[in-house]
Amino acid sequence: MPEPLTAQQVSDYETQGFVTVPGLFAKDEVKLILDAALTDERLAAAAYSRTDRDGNETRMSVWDEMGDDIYSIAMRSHRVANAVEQLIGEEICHYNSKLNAKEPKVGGSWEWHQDYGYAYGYGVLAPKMATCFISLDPSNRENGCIEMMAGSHRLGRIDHDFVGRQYCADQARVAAAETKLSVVPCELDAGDAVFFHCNTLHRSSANRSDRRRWALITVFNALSNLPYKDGPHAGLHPVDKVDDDMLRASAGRLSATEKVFQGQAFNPAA
Ligand SMILES: O=C(O)CCC(=O)C(=O)O
Repeated sequence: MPEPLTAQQVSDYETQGFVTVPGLFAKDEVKLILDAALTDERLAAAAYSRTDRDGNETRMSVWDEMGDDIYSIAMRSHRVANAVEQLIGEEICHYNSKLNAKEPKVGGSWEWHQDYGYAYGYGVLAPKMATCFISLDPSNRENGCIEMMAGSHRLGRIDHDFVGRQYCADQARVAAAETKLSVVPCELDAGDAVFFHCNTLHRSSANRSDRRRWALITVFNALSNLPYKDGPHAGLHPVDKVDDDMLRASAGRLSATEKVFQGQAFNPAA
């Protein structure tokens, strides 16, 4: 298996709980993804709003099955899937993917959380998961770039609960962690990626700017670690890897009719 990440990048991930990979996707590739996403009626129809504590709303479309659409092709590419296998250290499968659309002025914030805080509630036994976050627009603090708490993956799973309509990590514990660990705003160019461990605390601010902040995000799981119970994201969703150059060959491939979207916000009682 070709290994896209250097030993240093893997080591950074292990120490910090995340690693940023500038230019994982070229600008013309990002444009193809955006061109598709901006015209994809099924993606738009599947979107639901996620409201933050101030009433700002981010539109999210979430799906479990990888397909031949350009978003899946991006995440099935060797540069992503092999990198995730390097980080998880095992054969992987797909957990879920989403397109998070933070529109200018109205896009909402995410409180501190761990992706495993959600997956745990849905029956994933072990924190053998990693997320690939691809910025489709330049993102910075003004338009709500993603922020990581470096080293927080070493804290283990933190209890999560609802604060308003957001499911987030125990706030007293997060506040204590913040006194010991540094918060890194990941200011990204379009096409840059952040890979992060499922126990890494992350957040993002609302989009106060007049610039869009869209991101394509996939959570991968170890194949040996499928949820033990039925519910959202359960079942086996394989990652059929493709060559990196398939992305340009997939221009204009939108979501297929049979693609099933989640259609609702996280609900641990599901
Ligand atoms: O889009 C963002 O800024 C954060 C998204 C996130 O953390 C999530 O969807 O779990």
